This record gives sequence, structure tokens and C-alpha cells, in this order.
Amino acid sequence: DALETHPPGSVSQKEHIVSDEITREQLKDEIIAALRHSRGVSLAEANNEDMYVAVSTVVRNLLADKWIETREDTLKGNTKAVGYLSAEYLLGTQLPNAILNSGVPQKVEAAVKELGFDLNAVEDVEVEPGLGNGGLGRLAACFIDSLATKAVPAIGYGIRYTYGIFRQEFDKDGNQVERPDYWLYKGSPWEQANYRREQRVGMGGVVVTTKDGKREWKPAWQFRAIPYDYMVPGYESGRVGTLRLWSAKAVDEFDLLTFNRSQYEDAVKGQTWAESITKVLYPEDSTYVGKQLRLEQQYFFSAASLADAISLFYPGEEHPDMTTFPDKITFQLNDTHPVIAIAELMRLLIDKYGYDWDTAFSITQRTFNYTCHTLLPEALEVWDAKLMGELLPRHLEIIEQISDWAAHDQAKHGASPEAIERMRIYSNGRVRMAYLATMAGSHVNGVAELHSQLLKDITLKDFADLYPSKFTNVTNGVTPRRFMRLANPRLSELVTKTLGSEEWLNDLEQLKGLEKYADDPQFLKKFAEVKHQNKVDFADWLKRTQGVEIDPNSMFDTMIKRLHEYKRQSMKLLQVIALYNQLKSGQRDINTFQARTVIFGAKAAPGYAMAKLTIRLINNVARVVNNDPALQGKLRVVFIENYNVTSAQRIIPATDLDEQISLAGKEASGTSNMKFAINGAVTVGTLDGANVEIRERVGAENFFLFGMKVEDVEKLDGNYNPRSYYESDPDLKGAIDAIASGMFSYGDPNTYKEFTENLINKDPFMALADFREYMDIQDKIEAAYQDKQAWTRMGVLNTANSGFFTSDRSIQDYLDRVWMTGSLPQHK
Ligand code: 8GP
Repeated sequence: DALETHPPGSVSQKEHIVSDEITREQLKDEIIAALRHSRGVSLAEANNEDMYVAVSTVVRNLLADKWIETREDTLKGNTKAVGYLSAEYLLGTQLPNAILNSGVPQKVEAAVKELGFDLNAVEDVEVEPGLGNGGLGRLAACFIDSLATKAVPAIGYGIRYTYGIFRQEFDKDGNQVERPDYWLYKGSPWEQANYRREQRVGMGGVVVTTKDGKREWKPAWQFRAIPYDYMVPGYESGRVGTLRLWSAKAVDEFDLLTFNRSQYEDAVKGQTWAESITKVLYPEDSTYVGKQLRLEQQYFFSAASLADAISLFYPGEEHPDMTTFPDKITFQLNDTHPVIAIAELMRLLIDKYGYDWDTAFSITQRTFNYTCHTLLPEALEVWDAKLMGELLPRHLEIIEQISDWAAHDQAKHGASPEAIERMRIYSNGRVRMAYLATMAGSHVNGVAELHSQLLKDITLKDFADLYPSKFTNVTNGVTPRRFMRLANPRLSELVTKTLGSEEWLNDLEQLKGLEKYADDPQFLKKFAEVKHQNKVDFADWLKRTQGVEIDPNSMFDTMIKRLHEYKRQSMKLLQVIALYNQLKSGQRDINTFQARTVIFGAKAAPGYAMAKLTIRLINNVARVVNNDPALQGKLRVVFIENYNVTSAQRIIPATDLDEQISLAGKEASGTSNMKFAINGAVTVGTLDGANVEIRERVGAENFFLFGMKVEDVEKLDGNYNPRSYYESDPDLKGAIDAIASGMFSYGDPNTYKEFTENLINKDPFMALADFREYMDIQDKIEAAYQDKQAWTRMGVLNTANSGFFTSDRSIQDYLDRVWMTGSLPQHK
């Protein structure tokens, strides 16, 4: 248990040190004390790992007072708080961010150095908590950072998975192999088990009618929900928020009677079963799996979080006045994973606190808001009512009632019987969670302008027609602290020097001030130099960690994101193979060819066969292309193993060209596109998700647009014939035929048969239809890259005009459009 390994407060407590005034000498003493007290080693004995724990402990201690004070101010209730409910938080490493926000980053750096350690090496020890899959989880992590930075009283609630997103390895054939991510192997100095706030969560059982005619749930099992608290330090706000992640434990840890009869396995069974609830993150992204364990996870953390919030805001009250609950806290539902919280709050209000249905529903509706993160119908959660009824019988009853109320209310608003049928929350033995969230909450938002529009026009059209004012947009954002200041210290320094202060870090629109240097040759030179050094660093890192050599003078062309057909890694791959064919045949002159390093990073859901086959193909295209002497090393393909937040922070600042090439109408927003733009990469992309808004802001001339628009896709849908593209485009045919011939499978024509057949006959995401325009735009990109100064200018204009994409702005939009609340005073 991490708590036992790293007792908090183990540093000398003899004097209370005001964190901002601490001196470098005092810091050194504190670190040495932490080494001795929490690791039991002297400075002379300490290795990087000891140092990592000691520095983390000291930095935590520096933040502790602000943490306590922020909590106290949050609970005073003068400003409505935000409860962010998310099944995923893809946090990235904690130590660098905590040092940055400690108030004394330079002193910490100097202290570690003077103690004889390299801070980078110390930071490298940390294993990132991979408690999320991709964009959705990373967005939640950016949001809690911005909430703290903007001093919004908030608590992030989630699940402390023992195993996070799997660690990806490639086998000798290039296949993805999933290895367990036991990130807690050596404990974590960043978490604190908070037994004072333990909760109980029930599941299963039956609903009975009591003597006074009330419904009462008698769960079959009870679980302990143990919160693990993480500090969320704000940047320059003097505030430290809380991320509270729940871990499941059995109520009766150990059945001693059974154990004494030597049936060890039976004795621990109950415990094992209870703990399985928070054991592992479902490695699915943009897909939905209707597994019972997943519903158990969802209910477990939703119920624990609600109980926690009620006990926080009404401490010790047996009969709290819950009509004031929506004034004390507003809950944001991060996609449908926590939507069962709606039924749980209704249950508490009616069964536990005795409110009538109407009052309970009014409280509930005012408490919740829902963010949808997808446009793929297969990603919307629909639970089998039987399964739900077995696990949560009372909740199913309540949902049935809400469903009836909704139908009634829709009729009142003039909906047709057909529309009412389509909008049914509960029908044909299925429960539609997105519909429940839409009807039983105040607001629904999409995550980019286009996405929010498509939600209204297609996915949730019936609802939007009836309740237009419910719908709003909040375009995603990313934290510039992690994705600029920490990931790209060189560019950050250049920006700070140029703008004259560091204020841009929490007021990102100030980047606009760089625009006037876009034609200043001196500035362009510095900007280009930063990029080059970042590329050199990245190449070194790749050599060190994966043994792969790349040329920092080549164009770094990057596609990093989950592997999914709609994102179209396959189209990128076809372009690479087409280039390869052209270079081999002499159709394209190798001597004038712009050297390119194509960088992929992607995990595939373990059960997603086509995605896994694509990974294998990328690895084998890399093998063939990289080993072909005819190319003189001018075209290289690399696949970053185990792409995660830590590697993203290295790849993004080193990228020249960013690939955002999803089929229009499929990518809800994207967030790496924002990180790339801020870091001065140029994007090649379709008019999809937030690409639309990025292009609007950075300027059409600084963005390489290609491909069908949503309307084109709609027109083509229904009579799309991918084979006609295959047959009429020799480059496309050549690329697909090369795969089918066995060129990337040691001559075996069967290995990628499903991949090629799928493209020629189905191509559900129309890669073939967009291929020609994609090839052509890549030629324009190649030409543009030859003019280094013009290219750098495009990068500068991307950085200068992407201030809008800070998650601080997203949070401000939520405050204004959804939560209707504000901030605490900042304590600088
Ligand atoms: C992702 C979207 O695919 C991505 O465009 C967006 O930037 C990100 O969310 C943050 O908003 N969506 C999901 O990961 C997703 O829908 N996951 C499953 C819950 C369905």
C-alpha cells in the first residue's frame, strides 16, 4: 500500500515553513530529511528513485497548506463548487508539474542539482498513471489543471485503477502485445489514502415495499470505497485542488473462519471479487462494451462520489436540506460513464431523504450536466435492462419512471408519437444512457463547434428540436503548462523573452503578441533553432529508448492518436507506400525528394482486430522501407512503442507536420491538434472536429486542408464504391496491391488480406475517396517545406493564433454557459 511506503508529512516538522519563502538551503535540508525519514537512506546512499520520492515528498509538503486552505474555502459553500465525474484521467507524470506549480521551481531545481543529482534523470523514474485511454481521459486531466489554475472550487472524481491502460509492446512480427500496466508497483508518493472519507456502496439484491408503502433497496453486497486523494496544484493561483479516485475493497477483508479450515482460496475470494471492481481500466476508446464489470465500475465511483459530496456539504446532518444541493455543487458528467449517478441521486432523494418524485427530479435536473464526446453511434452506451436490473434493481425502476416522465414531457412540448418512440430512454429491454443524461440534466454540450452542431442535427436531433436551449458548445482545450512550459522549455523561454513576461502561461491569448515577429528574420531563426534542437533531443531519446535512428534534418511528419479506422491511419500508410513505390520506380526523383520521417504512435483496443492488423502493417512497412538501401535513408517510418502522455510531451515539440486526417464528421474534436498548433507545428487535416476552428484562427494559408466535407460525405453515403477509386488511381492501386502481394509480409499474400479487402470493398471511412487529394496536398507540403523560412513563419502563426485552445478558456466557457458559477479569490 502506497500509504505505508510513503508516510506523508515525514519531513521534519520542527518549524512551519512558508512555502514561497523557503530558501534553497532549507530545501536541501528538507530533501535530505525526506531521504532519511521516508526512504531510510543517507544522501550518499540515495539513487534516483530515492531522490524522486524525496523530492516529491518535499514538493507535496510545500503545497499542503494551500491544499487544505483550498478545500476549506471550497466547503464554505460561498461559491458553488464543481464536481467533475470522469471514469478516466490520463494524468501524465506528476513531479515536473508539481515543481512548476510549487511556487519555487528554480529553487527546487537548484537544490536537487546542488545535492548532486540530475533533475531530468530523477523525473524519468516516475511511471505515469495511465488511468485513461486517450483524448477523453487527457481532457479530464487538462480540465482539473485549469480548474485549479482558475481557482474554481472543484473536486475531480474518478477511479483508481490498479492497472491502467496496457503497456504496448511489439513482437517480432510487429504485432501489438498488451502487457499489464502495474503503475503502482513501487507505490506512488502522489496519492494519499483518505480513510476518513471512506464510503459504502451496495450492489445486487432486491427492492421491497415497506409498511408505509415506500420502495427500499436491499443490496446483496456492500463494498468499501476508499478514496485516494491527489493534489492538483494550480499555476500561480495559490490554489491546490483535489482529485479523488476511488478504490474498492471487501467489507470483510478476510473470512477467518474459512481460513482456519485451511480453505485459503475461498477465504480471499470475497476480497478478490470486491477488488476486481477497480482492478483494471477498460482499454476501449470510442467504442462501447456492455460488460457487467464496467457497469459495476460506473456505479461504484458515481455512488461513492455523490455520497462524498453530500457528506462534505452537509457534514453530520441526517436530514440535510437537499433542495439547496444544486446551489452547493454542480456535477459535470464526462460522457455517459457516470450517468448512473442521476438514478443514484434520485434514489437517495426519494428513498433516503423522503422527497417526492417531482422535488427529487427538479433537484437532480439542476445538479447534472452532460458532455458528449463522440459521433459514433456504437460509442453511445446502451445497457441491457436485465443486466442493470440484477445489479441495480432500484435504479432500473427509477430510470423506468424517468423514461415515462420524459415521454410525457416530450408530448407536452409537441413531439410526435414517432419522435417520442425514438427518444425512449428505456424500451425493448435497453437503457440509453445518453438519452437519460439529456433528459435528466440541464445542459448537453459537444466538444467543438462542428461536433455540437452535428449532435443537434443528427445524434440528438429529436431532443434538440424540442429543447433547443439545453444544447451548447464548449470547444476543448489543453493546458499550456504541461504541453508548452514542461514539454517545450525552449519555445517557452523564447516566448517569454519575446513577450517580456510569463503571463501568457495563464492567459494564452497573449501569444498573439508573437504575430508581429512573423516576418522578423531574427525571430524566425530563433524559432527554427528551437524546433531543430527539439528534433535533435527527440532523435536522441528515440535512439536511447527504442534503438531507432532518425535524421533531425528530415521533416518530422507525425500521427499520434488511438488506432481507429475513422482516424484513418490506413490512409497515411497508403500515402507512405505510394511514395515508396514512386521512389523505387523512379517516378519520383530520390535526389530532389524532401527527406521525411513518418512517426506513428497508437494503441489499439485489444479486441479490435482491424486496428491491430493495421499496427502490424505499420511496423512491417517500417521494416521494409527503413531497410531498403535504394532510399538512402530519405524516407523512414518509426512506430513509437507504448505511446502515452510522457512520449507525447517529447514528440509534439519536435514535429514539423501534424496529421489530423479523420473522415469529416467523425472526430468529435481532437486535442492533440491543439497541442501541435500551440507548439508551432503545421497541420494537414480535414474539416473535422476542432480542426475547423484551428484553421479559422491560424489562417487558411497556414493550414493544409484537404478532403471531403461533412456534406460531401453525406452525399456519397449509400452509393459509395471504393473499388472505383482503387481501379482508377494507379498510385492507390499500386499501394494496395503492394500490400496484397506480400511485400510487407515476407511474400505471404494472406497476412493483410482482411485489410486490403476491407478497403476495396467496404472502406467504411472513405479513405479511398480522399486519397487523391491527400496525395496532392502532401506534394504541396513537400514544396512548402523546401522554403524553410516560409515554413517557420507558418509555425509561428500557428503558435501566435492558438491561444484560444487553452483549457483555461474551456473552463471559462463551462462557467459561463453550463455551471453558472465562479472562482475563489486567488492567493498569489
Ligand atoms: C474523444 C473524441 O474521439 C475526441 O475527438 C475528443 O477530442 C476527446 O474525446 C475529448 O473530447 N472521445 C472519446 O474518447 C470517446 O468518445 N470515448 C468513449 C466514451 C465513448
